[in-house]
Amino acid sequence: METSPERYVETFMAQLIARNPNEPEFHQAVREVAESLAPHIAASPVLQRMKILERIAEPERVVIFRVPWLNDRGEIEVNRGYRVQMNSAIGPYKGGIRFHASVNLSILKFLAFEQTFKNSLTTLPMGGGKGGSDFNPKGRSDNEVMKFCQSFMTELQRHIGQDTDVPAGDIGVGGREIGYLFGQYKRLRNEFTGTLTGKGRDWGGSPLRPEATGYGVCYFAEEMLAARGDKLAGKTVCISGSGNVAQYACEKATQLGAKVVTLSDSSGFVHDPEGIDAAKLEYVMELKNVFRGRIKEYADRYPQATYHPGERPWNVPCDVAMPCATQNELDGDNAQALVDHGCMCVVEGANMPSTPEAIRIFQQHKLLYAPGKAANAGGVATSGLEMCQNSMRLTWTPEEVDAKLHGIMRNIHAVCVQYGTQPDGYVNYVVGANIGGFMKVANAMLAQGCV
Ligand code: NDP
Ligand code: 2IT
Repeated sequence: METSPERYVETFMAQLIARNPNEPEFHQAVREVAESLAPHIAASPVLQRMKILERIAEPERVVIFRVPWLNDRGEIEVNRGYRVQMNSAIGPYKGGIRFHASVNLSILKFLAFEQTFKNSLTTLPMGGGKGGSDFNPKGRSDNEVMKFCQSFMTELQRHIGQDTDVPAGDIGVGGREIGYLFGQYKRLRNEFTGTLTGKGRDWGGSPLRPEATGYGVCYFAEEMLAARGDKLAGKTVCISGSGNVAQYACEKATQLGAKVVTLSDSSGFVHDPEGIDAAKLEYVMELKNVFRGRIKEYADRYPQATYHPGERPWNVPCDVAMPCATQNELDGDNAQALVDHGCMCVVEGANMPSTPEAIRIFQQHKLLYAPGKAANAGGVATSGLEMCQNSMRLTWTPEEVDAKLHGIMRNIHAVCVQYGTQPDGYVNYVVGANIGGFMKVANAMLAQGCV
């Protein structure tokens, strides 16, 4: 490389931004990876000549489609559907579907880009993809959600398949939506295959897929803490979000002896200084998953808890923070507040929840900090295990799946340590995850030529 790694990153980013204007989340995700990889690419003429990073940052295919559907009043509504098929070098495109009013191309490209590295880290043969819609499920009846899912799948089905592209859940897409999507896929294609993951246990789903992301986050936290001779037991934990990832992170952290004191949604957070134990979590799961209520109601049910409207939980003193809601939900001020209150470990359940400024602060203060593409990979890893079980037409026991998930999280931690350990012994998990995730994809792309 004729220029320095820093100049390489700036030139690369200037071109990327010019080619992809108005996509700030995508720029943010790519910049972080480019910064981690620049020294590695600088030392490798073949990676430069074969334009590996340039190709990884260009989706193989993007599909954008109209999703018209009839609401309960008999009116036509029109949403926009997307599938970003980012990279298939090491396996079929794989990644979730997000239904949220904020969904746009920038967000789905950042998610698909991150997914490529995350899926590689799992060691399973999965490429990177992501999809979704600007459909807002909040306040919609079951019937409306079903109608929407059926229309969405009527178009999506022609672009996916068990050996092509395998979607799953993400924000706004859980067991209910996967059921409706799978039903329509099966009807249109007349085939029962593992084209979606996160299916119900009685119809092809893997044991522990609902639990896997949150459990994996806690297994990863245990590995990080163990490297410093510590463990989750006895720690106070702040969790954001109250959806799938937050719920099972709360469950496993509690099982491992920690005290979880916060949960949140986009309206505010609850603080329960006595801890959100198994019985209280059961209430939260019913509130969120059955009644689709708001986290505010927790403070009505448990009067020792306080509700903080319009706020995030990061000012509550804790040892471990687990952001499990959404991208850029933890900024520089939040990071400084966590550091000031003695937080020692941040493990991301969400994708890209910490801003670049927040990450700088965590790393400056030598916190244990794990990016989502490493720490939340347990979800997609268990999706990979679901694909495997579907192909074999067999179902493993929960114990077998848990053991495999645990092993995968341990291995991802080891890879991060291998590639991310700095001369002073500090583990930069961002660099470790980015290089570790990149290697297999890059080698596959080199082997497969200019495609
Ligand atoms: P859910 O839809 O189950 O829950 C999302 C939670 O985050 C809700 O509590 C929601 O609150 C909150 N949230 C959503 N948007 C915002 C926002 N703009 N500001 C504040 N809070 C918000 O989604 P998941 O739990 O599945 O996903 C959470 C995160 O984890 C996402 O970043 C996702 O990409 C990531 N992830 C998910 C995996 C999975 O297997 N499901 C795997 C790996 C990562 P509200 O109800 O108010 O919207
Ligand atoms: O971000 C993610 O890894 C997910 N939403 C899960 C993807 C999957 O295919 O299980």
